[in-house]
Amino acid sequence: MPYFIIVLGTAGSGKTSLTSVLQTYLVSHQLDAITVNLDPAVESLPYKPDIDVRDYVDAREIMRKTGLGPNGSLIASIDMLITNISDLKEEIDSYRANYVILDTPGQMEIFAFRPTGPLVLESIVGDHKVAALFLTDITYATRPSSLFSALLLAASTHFRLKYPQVNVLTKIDLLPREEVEKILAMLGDPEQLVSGISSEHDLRLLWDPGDVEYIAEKLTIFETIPVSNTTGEGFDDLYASIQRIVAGGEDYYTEEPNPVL
Ligand SMILES: Nc1nc2c(ncn2[C@@H]2O[C@H](COP(=O)(O)OP(=O)(O)OP(=O)(O)O)[C@@H](O)[C@H]2O)c(=O)[nH]1
Ligand SMILES: [Mg+2]
Repeated sequence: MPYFIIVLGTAGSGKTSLTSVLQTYLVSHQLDAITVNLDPAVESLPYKPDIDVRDYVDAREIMRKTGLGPNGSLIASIDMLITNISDLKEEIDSYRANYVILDTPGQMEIFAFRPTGPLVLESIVGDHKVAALFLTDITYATRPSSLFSALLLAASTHFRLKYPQVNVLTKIDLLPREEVEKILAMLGDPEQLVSGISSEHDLRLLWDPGDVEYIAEKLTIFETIPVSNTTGEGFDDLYASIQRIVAGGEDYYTEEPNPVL
């Protein structure tokens, strides 16, 4: 019974890099991990996917044949994938791997929010255990308001896909350590996050600070792991977190449907 790890996040947040680094990490820990590229439009990958959605649908070919733009052809590709999803699933099953890492496309809204994206994931995953990783590029989350907005996006993905989810802050190698610590401190203390938001002088918020605080408390319940795909920092913590979700026993799902929330 494989465990599925779904790598989600905004464009350029490091999904593909993390997929590659995580596979190497798992394999180096004697775990059999395979990668699935679910991006029909990707041109080059830093890893060789064991299973490639481009063998099933070709976004470029669809673009050429239909005259659709890049987004339109990506939507059409994901829609078409539904028709041969059982073949893709069979190919995944044939590996009998411990872990299956799914690398999703950059335009996450197409994949996570349109009906067919979640349906593709649901069909692949079936009743296996899943950990969803929602990636945010930490360099875009340094302002308290942008951190809050990243948390909203992460939460909305969780509500759409409904998998146990860990939030991952990527590219921590690009910030001074103190700045990373400051961001983690805000995530550990919603009051700090809200006072940070309130002190941004160019802020014109329609929401009441009390409401922001209430929501910040809910949003910061998600576990957050800081990582660097470049240096490999944080992957021990990320693996431990994934383990807690997928191998945490039946109780994890039955008694606490979602302990990350
Ligand atoms: N410094 C640094 N760069 C990173 C890290 N992770 C990814 N990158 C770089 O960020 C860029 C985007 O990384 P990808 O892994 O392609 O991101 P992605 O989310 O798969 O991108 P899309 O699929 O296009 O949405 C690349 O230039 C990577 O080399 C990291 O942890 N640190
Ligand atoms: Mg990618």
